[in-house]
Amino acid sequence: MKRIICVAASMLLCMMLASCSRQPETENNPGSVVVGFSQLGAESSWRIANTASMEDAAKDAGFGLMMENANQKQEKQIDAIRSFIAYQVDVIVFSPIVENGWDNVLHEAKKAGIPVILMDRMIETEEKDLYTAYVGADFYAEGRRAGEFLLQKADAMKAEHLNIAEISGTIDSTPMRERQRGFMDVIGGDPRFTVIDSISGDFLRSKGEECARQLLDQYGAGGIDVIYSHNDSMTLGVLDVLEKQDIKPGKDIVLITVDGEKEAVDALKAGKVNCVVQCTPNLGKAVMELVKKLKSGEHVAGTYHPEEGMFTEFDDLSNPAVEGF
Ligand code: GYE
Repeated sequence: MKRIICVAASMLLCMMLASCSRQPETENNPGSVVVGFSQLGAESSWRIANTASMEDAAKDAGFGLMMENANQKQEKQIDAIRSFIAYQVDVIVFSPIVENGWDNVLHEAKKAGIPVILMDRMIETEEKDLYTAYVGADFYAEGRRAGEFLLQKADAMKAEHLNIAEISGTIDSTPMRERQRGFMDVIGGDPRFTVIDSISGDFLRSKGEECARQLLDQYGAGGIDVIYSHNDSMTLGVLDVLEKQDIKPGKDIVLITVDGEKEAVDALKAGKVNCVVQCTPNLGKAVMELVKKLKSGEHVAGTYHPEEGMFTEFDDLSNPAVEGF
């Protein structure tokens, strides 16, 4: 009888332990690893594909994923990170909506001994040990590619002068800052180009539409030769507005966009967009590889940039490699 009670009691204890704490992780028990992931929102097809990439990669690795979507609010991301600290997740991954304002919460994570991986966007901080590694695109290189296409296009058009309107992403986010800086570094010194305006469309299709209307009201179709838009969602909004106003996108106004989602690549093939700079949302696998390394005690540091290129109207667009995500 005593033995039965003993076995029952230890079974109960096991069940309790399994429900409220996590087993020590082993090769055979990767499910005990929990990753807290703060996604910044669902503003674009890029973001939705990125979320799916994180979910799929966590599943493939056998990790538990606690995900919180912050709906474009930095405060919500900070709350999510705090809840991951309280839960004592193994690793925190987050995609910072803007670059500044993370030091306090990251100090809390550091104090709790939880490593942090930045995914997609960077932060600005004096203290480099507040995060372990960064997995995300080289946005500066993307901006440069956009600029290099414009040089090629201006040559092909034999243009003496072009007016450029920029529709930027979320102010103070890494892709916004760096796509602008890279672009300006390439075209800035060339007297053929004038950037007549730069307004933010927050990476949203609806705001891309608003920006296009505002620019057309202010400068007229004849006053804008090129629109450089920091993502495809906004570009697709611009396309809708131009077509409604009988302006031919890709012909009357040159369109340069970033991301490479299917709808934008199709628009390039249809001659409505002139250049698509690629930015891959598929970062999940690289992130989970780092989590694995961290959990096996390996030192993890530095920056991981995926390989990216661009598709332009000067390419052979019938090549099957020219496709969007
Ligand atoms: O280009 C845009 C998204 O941070 C790279 O955010 C990401 C950007 C991407 O909303 O579509």
